[in-house]
Amino acid sequence: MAQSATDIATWVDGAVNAAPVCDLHTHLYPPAFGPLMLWGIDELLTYHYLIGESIRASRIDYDDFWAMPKPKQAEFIWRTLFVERAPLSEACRGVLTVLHRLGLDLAAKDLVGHRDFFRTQTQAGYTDRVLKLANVHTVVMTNDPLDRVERAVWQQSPERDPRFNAVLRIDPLLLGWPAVAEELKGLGYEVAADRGARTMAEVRRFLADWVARMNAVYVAVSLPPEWRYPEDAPATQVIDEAVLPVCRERNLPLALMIGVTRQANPALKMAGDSLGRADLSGLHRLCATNPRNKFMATVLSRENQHELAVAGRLHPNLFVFGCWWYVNNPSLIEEITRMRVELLGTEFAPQHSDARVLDQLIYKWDHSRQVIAKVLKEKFTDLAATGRPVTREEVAATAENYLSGNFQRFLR
Ligand code: FIX
Ligand code: ZN
Repeated sequence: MAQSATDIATWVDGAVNAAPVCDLHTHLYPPAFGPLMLWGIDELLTYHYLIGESIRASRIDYDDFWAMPKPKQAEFIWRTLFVERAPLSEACRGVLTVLHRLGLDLAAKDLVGHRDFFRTQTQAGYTDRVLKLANVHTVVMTNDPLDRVERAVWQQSPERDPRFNAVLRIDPLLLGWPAVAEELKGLGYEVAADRGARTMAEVRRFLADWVARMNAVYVAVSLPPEWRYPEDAPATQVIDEAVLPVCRERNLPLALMIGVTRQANPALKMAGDSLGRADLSGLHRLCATNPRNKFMATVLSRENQHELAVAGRLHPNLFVFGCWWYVNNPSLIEEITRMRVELLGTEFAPQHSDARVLDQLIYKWDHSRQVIAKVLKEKFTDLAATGRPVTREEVAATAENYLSGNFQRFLR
């Protein structure tokens, strides 16, 4: 007899909430990384998504906003978006979900009281608490050795927290020629703007050194919509002659995050990036011509989501992941996840958090779990309606694979 929709709904909710997450792309750091670790109410409020929303809503002069110290910016954003207006956007709702899950009283709209709560927390204790509340067992960082502050931390060999995995992020190495040559030279690599054979060997040495130092689980880059592969450009050469050989030798995936247009409005600084529809034929070529390499991909524009799911069907060495940034909203997560289940079955990772502030793990995963469960209920109910029995164990295994197992198997 086919399972009832009610049984299935109960099983799915239970399984999706119980399955611990391996969060495969974040911008988080553990306490040992000192000032790089962001947490607490002022960081939550000054998330760049909310900076953009508050400047737009208030029409404050850009310079006036940036002249404020962070606590004042947080107060301004709280007043503008949470007191003077209904906090309806997903980024606003996220802050409120976090405060609610921490047990804080939201009725008073009292920033002072919220700050008092965070002052009583320690970095280490709060990290444990957030990971537990979010039910996240592993957080994958984004680690850029060409960032001066981050490099200095790594050079002091910080104590590693096994819950935080590293990823070698290489945007400037692909997109920043010829300036990046000078930077690498400054770090002791014999790299020249000519990109000759010696230079490429040194770029490989740079990659190998940092993969080893970080114990990176993959290598990642974000790319503009104009990215093509192959093309007569430094990015293609560096991918072919340096990145792919190093990744191949170490069995590391190369993750491509495609579709970001940086600094569409520079006055917004970090909040000023936009997106565009990309041509994914380059992704097909990359996967097809490098079958011994592993690739991961996510795309920023809604219009590219269907093509990406199809690419995932065609290339067994391509792992489709997450709803990135401007598509990390419930309505779009739902549509994208439903489409991926229909095209890719069980073989993808529906979500990553992209959290920059530790506390965001709570809301990003709460909200995504709700949507993933909604889609899974529908899909398992459709399956049961064919007459093919659905079991509680199978539902649990599917949720576990989506939230962590698929990615961890892909790494192996
Ligand atoms: O490039 C990236 O990894 C992006 O996710 C970030 O740069 C972006 O600012 C972000 O935080 C999106 O959620
Ligand atoms: Zn990111």
